[in-house]
Amino acid sequence: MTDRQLAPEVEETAEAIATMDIRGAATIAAGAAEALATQAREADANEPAEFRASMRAAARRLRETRPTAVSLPNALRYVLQRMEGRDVDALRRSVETASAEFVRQLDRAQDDLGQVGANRLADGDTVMTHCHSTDALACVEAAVEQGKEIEAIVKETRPRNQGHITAEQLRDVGVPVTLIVDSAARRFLDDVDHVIVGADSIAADGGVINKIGTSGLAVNARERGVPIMTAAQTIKLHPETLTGHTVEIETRSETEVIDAETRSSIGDIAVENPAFDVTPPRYMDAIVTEHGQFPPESIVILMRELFGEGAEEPWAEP
Ligand code: RUB
Repeated sequence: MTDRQLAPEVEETAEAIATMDIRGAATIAAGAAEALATQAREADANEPAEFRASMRAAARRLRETRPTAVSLPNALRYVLQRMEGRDVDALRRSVETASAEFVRQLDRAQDDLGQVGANRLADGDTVMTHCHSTDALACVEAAVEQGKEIEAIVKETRPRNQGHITAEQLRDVGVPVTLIVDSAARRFLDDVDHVIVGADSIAADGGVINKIGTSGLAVNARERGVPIMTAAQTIKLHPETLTGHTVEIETRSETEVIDAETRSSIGDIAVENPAFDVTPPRYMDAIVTEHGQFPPESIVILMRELFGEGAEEPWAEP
């Protein structure tokens, strides 16, 4: 199967994920599921085998865009495992149905976990955020809908400043926002009641993989006695970690950290830009999901229940 048989929209979505026009684990998952539905609609296949091969090729193209957010392979898995039918029309319908169902479930899961996270917040609380997480924001938004007054201290989150998006969305729901640079976080933790972060992946041992800087924030929060929660729907659970695999941490371009001119004016330096880090479970108080909240160390039980003993790769060539 060559790239020519991919619908142009699949290529566009893959490119948008790679360049971060589509970003954030839940948004990436929805984009990937919708791209598979588009591939199903546009696939120029006469035989079921040909149709299935084109779906697998589309999933592989989407899978290779970014390595860390497990919501992406989990979305592809959800849709491809539900692809069934004797002819191309039936196969096409099954993919479209599964994709729509997946996106609906994403929205519902986010609403449900938002309620759980909101119950942890009290009227008058101040929260600190890192990066931009729609799951974390759902908790604050639900608390506001419950009539609680919440304020936020928002870390800007270098190098891509996703904190600006968080600040804007919190202002949209009427939450007073103070924006700080990342290095000011410990100074402001004394003014904070809860830290709320999202997750790109959660490992079987309860380790939380999220935007770089999360682990330092968690260690500081623990030292200051501030509770820290991860808001993460269960598509963030990484089934491959059940069988001993580790989560790949994406490394991005050095130019996100420093422009070429400034760099050459400094002299001969190395620059590193890891996009994510791992927060060990002992620094996280709770993982808030659509199935309730869990101590990080017990998340493996939920993972086994939802994913069995491991993960298939239905996009691989048979
Ligand atoms: C985004 C990030 C977010 C998680 C969770 O990283 O780390 O905290 O993806 O987001 P990037 P959500 O900007 O590099 O994609 O809760 O929206 O799934």
